[in-house]
Amino acid sequence: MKIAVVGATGMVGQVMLKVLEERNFPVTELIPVASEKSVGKSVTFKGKEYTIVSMEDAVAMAPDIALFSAGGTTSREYAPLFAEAGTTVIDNSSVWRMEADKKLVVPEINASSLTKEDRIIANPNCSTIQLVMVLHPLNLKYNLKRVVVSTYQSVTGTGKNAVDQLNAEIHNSESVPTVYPYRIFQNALPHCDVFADDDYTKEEIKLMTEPKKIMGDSGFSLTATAVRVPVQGGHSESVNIEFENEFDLDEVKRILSETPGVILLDDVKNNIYPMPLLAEGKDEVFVGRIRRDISQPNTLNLWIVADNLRKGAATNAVQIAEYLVENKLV
Ligand code: 2RA
Repeated sequence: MKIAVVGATGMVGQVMLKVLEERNFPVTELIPVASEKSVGKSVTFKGKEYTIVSMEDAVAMAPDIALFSAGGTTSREYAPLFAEAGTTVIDNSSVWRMEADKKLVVPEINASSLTKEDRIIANPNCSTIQLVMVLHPLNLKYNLKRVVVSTYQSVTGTGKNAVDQLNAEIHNSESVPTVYPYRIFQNALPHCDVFADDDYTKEEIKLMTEPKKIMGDSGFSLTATAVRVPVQGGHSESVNIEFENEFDLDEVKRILSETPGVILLDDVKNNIYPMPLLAEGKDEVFVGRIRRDISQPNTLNLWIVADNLRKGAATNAVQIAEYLVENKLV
């Protein structure tokens, strides 16, 4: 497979290369793509150096699959050009996710919807992916009625400059990059992405819209608050779930423990629960702190953690590519 990684020098692009390598994806030719300022530099893949090429040259090379993590503007301009050249694009930006004719895919949930005609496939938002990995199996069993989610998001979700800001603040450095409107060290910012007219942030709007498309079910309500915290290993989410039907707590735990891609970490008597420290560098979604919400019937609380750069972005994209190859859709 001739594979392009567009945004190869970015945080997610670098993890895409790592995941392709780890999972021994059948790459016969790698095409690293980045902005003009990086053209000519190189990236390492499977111990070999590959020279970064321009977008135009990469389109002309007609890769079989292009994994994109280069921002919405670049994707909106170049994904269609790759698609017209016969490439299947898997894009990590938000621009295609809610387009009616584009598939929004978490392989464990809706990969079967993919066809040869899907030339631009949207990778969901990181905080969406870890949420639906848990909501979907429970929805199938108990029918979701209402979901309230609060997130505690890693600075890696913003990018390398945000990681640099946090580290500079921790070490009280002279020069501190100002990515966030306030200090992030020893702070919590209820401000992920930009504010929309309704005073929700775009991150919260992604969380309130993407799950329904992925799960193919808009029969439940969902509200979100997204918070940035001084953490680097992954996103955490506190989730309150009201079901249409009664549930058995032990059965909920069994269902989740048997869900591919989900790991149950739930033994509070021994201080066992998900944390970014445990999730960092891993591809699974970790769930714990599962307990009844005693304030109302048919409702429970739980806690979800995942590495936002891996299952939240790179690994999910590579898993989509694996599905395409395994099912001869490319
Ligand atoms: C964030 N989910 O965490 C967004 C984009 N990666 O900032």
